[in-house]
Amino acid sequence: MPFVSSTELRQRFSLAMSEMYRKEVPLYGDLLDLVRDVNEPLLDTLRPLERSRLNQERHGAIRVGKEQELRNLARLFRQLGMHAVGYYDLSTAGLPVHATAFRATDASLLENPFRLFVSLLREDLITDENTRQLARKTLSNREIFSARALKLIAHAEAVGGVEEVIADEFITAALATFAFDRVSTVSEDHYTQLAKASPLVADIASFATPHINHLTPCTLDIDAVQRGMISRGIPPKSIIEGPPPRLCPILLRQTSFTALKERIIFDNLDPAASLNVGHHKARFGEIESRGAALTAKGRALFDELFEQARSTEVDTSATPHGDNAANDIHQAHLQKFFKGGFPDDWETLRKQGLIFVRYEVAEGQHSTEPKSLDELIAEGKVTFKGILYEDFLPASAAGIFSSNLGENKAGHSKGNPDQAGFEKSLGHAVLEAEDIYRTSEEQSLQEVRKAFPAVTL
Ligand code: OOG
Ligand code: NI
Repeated sequence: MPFVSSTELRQRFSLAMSEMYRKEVPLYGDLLDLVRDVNEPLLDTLRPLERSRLNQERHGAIRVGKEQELRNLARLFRQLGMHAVGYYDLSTAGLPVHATAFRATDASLLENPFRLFVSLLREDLITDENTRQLARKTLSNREIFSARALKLIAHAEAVGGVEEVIADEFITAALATFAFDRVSTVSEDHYTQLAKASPLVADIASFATPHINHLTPCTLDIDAVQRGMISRGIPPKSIIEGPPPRLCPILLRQTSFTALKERIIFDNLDPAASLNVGHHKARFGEIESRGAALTAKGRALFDELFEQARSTEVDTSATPHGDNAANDIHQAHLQKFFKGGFPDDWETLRKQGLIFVRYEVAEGQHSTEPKSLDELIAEGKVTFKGILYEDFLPASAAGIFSSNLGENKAGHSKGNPDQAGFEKSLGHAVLEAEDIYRTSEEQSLQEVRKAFPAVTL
């Protein structure tokens, strides 16, 4: 029986998720319209495959409570060709979670780059013993996948893929785990207690499933989207996270509209009592724009400049940002460090080894003459492009979390990274993003060597 390829399945899954979220959070639909309008006039700058990728590009995020949930998610994502890449320690930002990104790692990224940022609760960072017990107890009873979804995943593992005849059912069954159920599994008192430790703990432990908390389309001009949100009445967070605007974009820039305050219904242990209605803030919409992946050297330079900027920044949180003033001040401040500090032309970025690069042999070119790679590039025989960054930034993620949760940092300790603990929960090691980019650069160099066997690097 024919299988659906993992890429095709990922494509269908991410589209179904986007449709579901658009229904659940209509403001996300408005955001998609805005992003489409901003991208439209810029599309001719892209190659056809890049254009179709851009239209499908989005990431999402969920937060889970226990090991078995993370493992079953990993099993589902494997069927979609997505693997855990990288370790993100959010404890440095006072958040009681650590995370990974599930994403494709091969050439299928060009067809569909859908990724999910998945955070796992760290009970050890909930300082109050009673609250920790409460979180553990509410989580211990839940199973985030339906019996049918688990059966379909196990079946796919047994036969080596998802057959076309069951693909639709597979997607529908899996998607249910990511839907938002307005009926909380805890009482109002317990919700309040969990939220006191951290709104993030309440979000994780008060519901039956780990609802998708945002989806993020990709734009070619995030500064225009930030301004556009204001003019279309979509309330933006105060600043764009990540590097400042540049001629040669690097890493990832992100902004979002702040989380909606949504009505929920609390569980009531006493069946005779009337249900109480409350509010929960978790779901939002985000926008990203991506640039080149940085080598370890490039990343060290980025982190150094970013830290210099951060440590000298004046607090603009009181600046009204309806007119984007806080963001303008923040971007101008970053520019002071990055202009001159971080080269902004592709050739210098490449020559200094700051970015990962994919080389391409120009149409019909080959020769056995001994030439250096730089010469071949100067003669136009080989071209290159920065490899797109496919991952996340811990500082930006922390900023996104905090602006949406109104995180209070009182109820849990700062903690340390615990990658080994995370990998134990996941059941295996996470992949290193840098290795994936390096392999991709090396593969492109193999093609250069085939056409120019005497090339020196
Ligand atoms: C995840 C926040 C991280 C990003 O884009 O950096 C993230 C969350 O709020 O659960 O999605
Ligand atoms: Ni995000």
